[in-house]
Amino acid sequence: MLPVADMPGTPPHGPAAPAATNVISMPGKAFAPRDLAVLIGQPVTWRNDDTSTHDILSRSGGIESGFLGPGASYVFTPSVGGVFPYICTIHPQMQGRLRVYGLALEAAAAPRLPGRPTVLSGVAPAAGDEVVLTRLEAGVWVPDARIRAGGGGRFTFAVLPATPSTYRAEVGDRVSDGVAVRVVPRVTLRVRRGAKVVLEATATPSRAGARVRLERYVRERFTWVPVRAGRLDERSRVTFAVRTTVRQRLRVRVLASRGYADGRSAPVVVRPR
Ligand SMILES: [Cu+2]
Repeated sequence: MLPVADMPGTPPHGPAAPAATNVISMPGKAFAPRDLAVLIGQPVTWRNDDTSTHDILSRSGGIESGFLGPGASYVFTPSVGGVFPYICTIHPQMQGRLRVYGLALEAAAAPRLPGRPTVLSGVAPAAGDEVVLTRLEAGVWVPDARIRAGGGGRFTFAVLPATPSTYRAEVGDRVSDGVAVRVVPRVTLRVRRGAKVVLEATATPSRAGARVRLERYVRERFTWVPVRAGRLDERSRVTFAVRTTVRQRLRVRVLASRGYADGRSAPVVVRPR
């Protein structure tokens, strides 16, 4: 399972998608990479590039190389999915992890900015496989797009969800884990100047109930600091009345929750009357 899928609220960066050639080197008393994701049926090669003898043992994964002298290698082809930690029994501090999937899908780590697509990439068992991208809608996986896998089984989809969405890839009866795509809400800020300055922020799509902060820019520290807290009402709006004796740069931040990333308004300058 992609670790991201079962931890809502964490950034949707998955593991690196499985490489077309899966080689784990031992340049010294370490495995490189330490963590590798592969597909069922893809051979994995451990290669001893060190001057010492090493071995690879994973009781849970049935991986057992025996001693590998300098320059020797060992090939293992996983037949079941799972996460398999392994060690060198000669140097138990040498630890690695092999993750085996039926089908892999991952999203860019950064949340989607308004109007910008997120690229979902993955690896199917073979080039030419038809990959169906499905999206979770009210508890049901609904087909969203189809594509043929390219060389090495690699494929990519560009998605542009308006609200936080979870996707998965399907090839025949193989199904990837779900990948969550976060969305950054658009936050607009209107200023009404009177006896007090009233700032009215609106978040789209609606973030009704979300926590917000009014933030002030502190030049000496080159940073924004929270000066007031609030919540968006049922119309996804919040107002802050501000009385100021100095010129200030203010903005409103809508805090991340429910699959949304933080959203920030453009800054406004407020002056004393
Ligand atoms: Cu070793």
